[in-house]
Amino acid sequence: MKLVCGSQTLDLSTPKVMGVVNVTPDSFSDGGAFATARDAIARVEHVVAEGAAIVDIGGESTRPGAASVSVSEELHRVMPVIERAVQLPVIVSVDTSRPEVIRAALAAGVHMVNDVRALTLPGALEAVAASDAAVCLMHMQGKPGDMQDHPRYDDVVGEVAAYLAARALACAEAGIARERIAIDPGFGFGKTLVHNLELLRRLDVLVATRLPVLVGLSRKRMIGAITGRPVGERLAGSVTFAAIAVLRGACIVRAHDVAETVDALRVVAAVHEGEIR
Ligand code: 9MG
Repeated sequence: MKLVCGSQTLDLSTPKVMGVVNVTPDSFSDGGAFATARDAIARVEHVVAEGAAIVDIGGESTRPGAASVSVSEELHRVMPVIERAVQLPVIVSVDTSRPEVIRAALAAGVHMVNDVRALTLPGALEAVAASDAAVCLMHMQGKPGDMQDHPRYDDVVGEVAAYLAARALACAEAGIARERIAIDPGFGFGKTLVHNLELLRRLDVLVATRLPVLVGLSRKRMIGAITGRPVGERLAGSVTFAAIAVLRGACIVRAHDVAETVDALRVVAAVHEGEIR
């Protein structure tokens, strides 16, 4: 399997790591440590050296309850980091939902758009369609501000799969080739622990679409709910979840702890060497 990302093609015959670069003061876990462009650029260089195949650069936190930022603030945060990242030998992804940010990032040369809102904001779909970049379509129930209040599903796996299939179809109808599309169940985005675990157990339903499946489990609350550990102590839980996801068919793992995740996925890939994905 492969993912066409503009001028680059990502070979997914072995699982790949997408390194998280949050240029936000209130991110999932960085707590402001990378809130300046200089620190974020250093973080990009670090995750590339650690073996990330993709760097995912975001300027607006989607953590439950996080404050939203203006478009100009988001651009101010991410653009200097993107401009440096595109000079490096790595696939550069912008983590955004806003068409203005998508357009600016694509003009600067990013290879991929990672959208937790699956290109549903007006103009976002058209912005990606006008490029040759890849897109990751993620499922979310509700909005970051309220998504964890009362997540409800009759059939979480079926509903997430149907939503992602509909968004992939909308992309295809807009002219985005299937080989440019990845899908993501959106662990923690409007889901209880029970929902998250069910989605991971039944990841085969998403894998059956033959679109690359990307997962983000790194340091998430679900690990805290299982282990009782605070965000800074979730490395073992994150790496274990990454390995389980890949064993169930995920191709790309979004991770904060890149070196450890790369090692874990190399071990999984070594065991499964020769298996066709
Ligand atoms: C930005 N972001 C935070 N968590 C994420 C996840 O699980 N998947 C994707 N695609 N993006 C995420």
